[in-house]
Amino acid sequence: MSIRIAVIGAGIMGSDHARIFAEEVPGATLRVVCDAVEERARRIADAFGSADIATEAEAVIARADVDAVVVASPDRTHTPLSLACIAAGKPVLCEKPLSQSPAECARVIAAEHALGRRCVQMGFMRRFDPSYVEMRAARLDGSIGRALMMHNFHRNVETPAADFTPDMAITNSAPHEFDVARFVLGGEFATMSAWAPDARTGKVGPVFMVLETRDAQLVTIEVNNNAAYGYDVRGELVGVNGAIALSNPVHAARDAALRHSTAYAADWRARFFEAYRRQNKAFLRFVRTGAFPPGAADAWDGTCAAVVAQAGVLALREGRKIAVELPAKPELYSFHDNS
Ligand code: ISE
Repeated sequence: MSIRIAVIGAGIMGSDHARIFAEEVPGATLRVVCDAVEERARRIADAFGSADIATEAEAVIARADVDAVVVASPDRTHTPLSLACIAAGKPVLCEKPLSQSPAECARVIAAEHALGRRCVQMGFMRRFDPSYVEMRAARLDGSIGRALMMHNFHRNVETPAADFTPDMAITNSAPHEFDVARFVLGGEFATMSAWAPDARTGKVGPVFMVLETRDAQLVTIEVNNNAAYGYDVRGELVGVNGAIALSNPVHAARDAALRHSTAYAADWRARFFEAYRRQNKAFLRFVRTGAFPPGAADAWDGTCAAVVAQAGVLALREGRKIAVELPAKPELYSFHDNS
C-alpha cells in the first residue's frame, strides 16, 4: 500500500520534499500540502499532484488519511509539530534544526522516551550523500589512519530568506556540519570557538569555528551565507596516513575561449539531490517497517546539533572557548551507532 505523506510548509524545502515524494521515491503518495498561506499550498499541490491542501498543521497531522509527515515549515515550528506527530504516533521527517533551543529538543526526547520508540527522523540529509558516506567508511576501514582533523566549507550564494539573522549562520546552516562531522568522526564535541570577520556588507557575514572533539581531534567550519559566487560545500577528513575529500557532483566541464570551467549549483537542492532522494527513501522504509534507518539522524542528533549551535553563538558573542556540554543520552538512543 502506498504511504500517504503530508508536507507541512510550502517553502523551498517543502516544495522539494513534495517533488521528491511525488516523483523520486516509489511507494509514496503526496496526500496533503499544508501551509499557513493557502495559495502557497495550492501552488505546490498543483505542481506535484497532491490530493488535498490545508492551512492548519495540527489538523493535518491528526488526519486518518495521513501516514507520515514532513515538517518543512519555519524553524520555530519544528519542535511543536514534531511533538504533535509523536503524540499521534506518526513518523515525521523533520527539517533541521529540531530547534534552536536545547531545552525544546529535550521535550521531543522526553516525548519519544514516553512513547517508547523513535518517531522523528531529522533532515540531516548529508549522512546520505555518497561522498560523506565514503568519508566515514575511510575512517572506519583505517585506510587513512587515525582521523586527526576535518575541514569544512559551507558557502551559500545568499541568505535563503529575508528573516535570516547572523546567529542563523550557526543555528540554521552550520548544524549540517555539526551533525555530519559527528557522523564521519563517530564522536562528540568537547569545545567550540568562533570568530567572524567584518564583511562590512550589511549582510549576514561569514563565521569561522574551530571545535575540539572528546578524542582530541580538530574540526574547522567556515559558514558563509552570502558567498555570492555559488553554492559550494567542501569537506576533507585528514588522517595520520592520508586524507579524503568530498567530490562535488559536477555534471559537465566546459572548454571554450581558452577557458576550462565547471558550474556551481545555485543552492543545496541540486548539490545534495541524491542525498535528499536517499534520505526520503529511507524515511519511507522507516514508515513502512517501523525500523529506524541505519545512519539516519534522530532527535538525539538534533539535540546534539542544537547544543553545539548554542555553544557556537555563545563563543562568538563572548570571544572565548566554550565547553560543549551534552545532556545524558537516554536509553532509547543508547544503541545509537554513531561510533
Ligand atoms: C538551508 O536551510 C539548508 O539546509 C542548506 O542545506 C544549507 O546549505 C543552508 O545554509 C541552510 O540555510
